[in-house]
Amino acid sequence: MSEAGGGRGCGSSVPQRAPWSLVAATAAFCLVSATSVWTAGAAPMSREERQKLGNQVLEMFDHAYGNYMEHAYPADELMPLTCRGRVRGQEPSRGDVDDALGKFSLTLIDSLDTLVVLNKTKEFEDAVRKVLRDVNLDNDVVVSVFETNIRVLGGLLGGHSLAIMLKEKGEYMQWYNDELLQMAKQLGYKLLPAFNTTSGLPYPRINLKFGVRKPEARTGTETDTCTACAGTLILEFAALSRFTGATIFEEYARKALDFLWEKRQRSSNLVGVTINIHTGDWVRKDSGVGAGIDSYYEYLLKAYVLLGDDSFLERFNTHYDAIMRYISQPPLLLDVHIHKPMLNARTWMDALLAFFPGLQVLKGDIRPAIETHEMLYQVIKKHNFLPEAFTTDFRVHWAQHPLRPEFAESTYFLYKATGDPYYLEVGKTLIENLNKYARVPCGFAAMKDVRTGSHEDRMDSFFLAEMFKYLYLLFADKEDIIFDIEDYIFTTEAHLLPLWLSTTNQSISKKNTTSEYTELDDSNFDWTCPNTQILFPNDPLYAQSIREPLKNVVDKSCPRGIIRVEESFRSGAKPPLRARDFMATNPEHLEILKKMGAASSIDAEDGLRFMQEMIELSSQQQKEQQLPPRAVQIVSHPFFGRVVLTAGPAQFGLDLSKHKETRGFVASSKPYNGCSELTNPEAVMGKIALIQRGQCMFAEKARNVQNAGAIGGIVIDDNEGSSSDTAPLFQMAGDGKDTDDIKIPMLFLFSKEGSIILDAIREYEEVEVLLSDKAKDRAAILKGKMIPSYIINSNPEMENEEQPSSENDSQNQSAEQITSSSQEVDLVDQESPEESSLNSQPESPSPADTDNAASVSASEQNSKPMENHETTSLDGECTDLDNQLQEQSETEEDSNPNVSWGKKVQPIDSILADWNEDIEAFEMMEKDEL
Ligand code: DMJ
Repeated sequence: MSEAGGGRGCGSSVPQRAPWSLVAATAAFCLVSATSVWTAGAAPMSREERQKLGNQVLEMFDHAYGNYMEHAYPADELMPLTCRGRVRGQEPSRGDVDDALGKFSLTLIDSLDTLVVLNKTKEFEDAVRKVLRDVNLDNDVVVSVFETNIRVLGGLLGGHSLAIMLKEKGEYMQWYNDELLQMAKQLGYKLLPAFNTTSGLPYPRINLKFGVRKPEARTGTETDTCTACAGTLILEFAALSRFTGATIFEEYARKALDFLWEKRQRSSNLVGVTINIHTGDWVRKDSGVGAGIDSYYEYLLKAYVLLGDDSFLERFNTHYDAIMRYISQPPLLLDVHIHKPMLNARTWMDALLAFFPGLQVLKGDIRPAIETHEMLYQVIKKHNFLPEAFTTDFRVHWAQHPLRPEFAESTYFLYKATGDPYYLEVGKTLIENLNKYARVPCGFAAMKDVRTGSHEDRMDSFFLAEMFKYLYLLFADKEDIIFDIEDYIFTTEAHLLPLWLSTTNQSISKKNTTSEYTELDDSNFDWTCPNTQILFPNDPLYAQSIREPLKNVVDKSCPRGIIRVEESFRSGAKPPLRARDFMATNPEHLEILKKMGAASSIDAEDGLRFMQEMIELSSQQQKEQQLPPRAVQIVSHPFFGRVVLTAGPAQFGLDLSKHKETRGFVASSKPYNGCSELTNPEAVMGKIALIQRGQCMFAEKARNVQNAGAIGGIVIDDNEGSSSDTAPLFQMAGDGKDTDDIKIPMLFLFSKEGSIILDAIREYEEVEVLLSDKAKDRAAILKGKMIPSYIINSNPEMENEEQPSSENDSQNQSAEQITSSSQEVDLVDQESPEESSLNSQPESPSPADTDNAASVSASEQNSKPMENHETTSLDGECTDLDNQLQEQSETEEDSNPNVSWGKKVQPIDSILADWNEDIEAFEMMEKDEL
């Protein structure tokens, strides 16, 4: 395990069995700045610069919150591309993700305590009044119990916690009389029917008005829930109990946690991703620290900190030990099977695990926290944001990024623990990337695809609840915050609960709990909340020395070069056959294949892995037949390149990944379906033609607009309401004939994205767009144009200046003249040189098809992970990571009591049954969304 600080956790300065009061106080260590004693390494950041960055965060918050309040409130969320509220039922369903929306002004409630942290007390007072006046918690809408708990109950409790703090200070909130707490209590009672199961695990969804069981509820038939969904209630529920004296909430949350603990896989001490709420059987037996499990672990440790109950620490430490034994392969964290923890369950990691380094800081295990954080930062540097999933060789697996805060959270905690200004620079990069790539005129838009830079019409409430808090606190000094942040603990949604709750109503804490706890020995308290002096004895360069060897881990990684731990156990043995090397014509390979599953469980494991790899490989190959998405970037006023639409590619015409982007004004073709010779060639000549989908083949449309002189074409879906938010990427097939005559680029937009362009034409008449494989840098796009300088510089302070109403008007404004403009200017690309070969795979053969026919291929972009087509160069240095892993696995071999596990002989039937089970689990896992 970690050697951070070279000693044991709380060491001599903190009693190893800390009573709750000390726990609370020492827990505050985790939030205490390591001060500014920095002497070398990353250059220290001046107070002035930190203040500047803090102000930038404030301005960004105003932009996000202001646009939500102006254009979306009282809706749950802002849709920043169409600049309106997202009202459930009025937009096409996005599936589970919509279960966070309960028509209760989610973003406002989730933002409450952020307003106080950011010193916007007046706005807070106003926001609380709005919540009390406008929010209805009794809507006939089915919501996620988990999301409602962490965002709404947590938001109300965080708001209440800071409201009473302000009231006590005597200036603000003098009128406040626990109204938010009353709402929280009302909501708590609304959630309780979800716990009406024999196990005590809550149903995943509840109808706010009708509960779970009533026929009108439209829910209550679910059998499974995720571990995090059932195990992330204790902080909010216990706080609610302790604030109000109503013990029932804490009791229910404890019971659910007790049940999960009982159900842990006893030999590995791991939990699966989903569990049957009636039988307690694990439904998905894969186990990691990211999606589906993450905050279960977080809440065990934080429940100990907040409630001072040793049993939570015992559980956390037991799980943590298992995580470090099986899942942690620094810098990676890889899912394994709970019953075969030496076997990886996947070859990719999800973005939610980025919270884990922060939790490790709270635990006091700094070394692996620094390592994983550094690895994640390198992935971010490559793609500007952390893709929802990425492979062990750091290729994009799922390209979305909904502006998740986990990485900022870990950055904040690491800075607090190390005082290393490197983490301030990391925070600065996050701010720059948000402003440069996610900021749109009406808020911040999630990334639809980090590779193309295209946006999604989505700004989740957690962006305001968490991201701005952690970024602001990162740069803030104590005096920049109007209360002492060390007196509070962050929930998983970054809501603040006061640590004094641990002394309030604590008599209820153990009532009605089912578990018996053994007397704890000192080892249960190892590595818990040490202080920074112990962690970094006289060594301000500690964090840097850990990061150094990992500096190029992403760039130098060998694609698929990860050595599994169990492989190193077979010293001298022939390496197992990997799916990527398999050749059906090779007799040796066939022989190995026959042996798999027949002799020992080592062979069985090889066989299982081989089959998993085969499934992955074939799904990857399928994906590789598909072209990657493209981008339509609106470059004219008032968009200035800030709105990037996800576009489907065509299997014919100019390949935008091999050629320069095409730039031009748009014009609608006549006839609009483009199925015959155009009657308005003068209108489309030299422009990008807009054509409606339908009536004839895509290739025919392309030829017609090309003959009329168009330089490109955008086909807009005729299915009203279709959107890249909900539909998989659409790829336009050719007509089965030779399409070499089509020279212009053709892209496809779903109806919603198409409407953004059509609306822009209605409003601004002249709309100029850029068709490309990846969004282009704004400075290059705007070459030769008179534009406000804030657009170039992403200087938020200037954003509030009046924007020019047209390009001509703008000449009198603050503007920046950049020389030269042509239709195909040599633009600066956002992508790095080594990425320029991406997306350049040959086009797949196109089946004959009409454009409305179902056989047009679609990628799994929305509903399933996507594979990047990038290649990482094998530059001879890729053994670094392998060696590290090899070394690590050798260390594990020494200490791992399960090493002999793989050597037992298993009967063939059980091996085959295991195979099937694992393959089913694997397939299910692949289908699941994060
Ligand atoms: C937040 O809602 C919470 O942090 C939750 O625990 C999981 N992640 C989202 C944001 O990514």
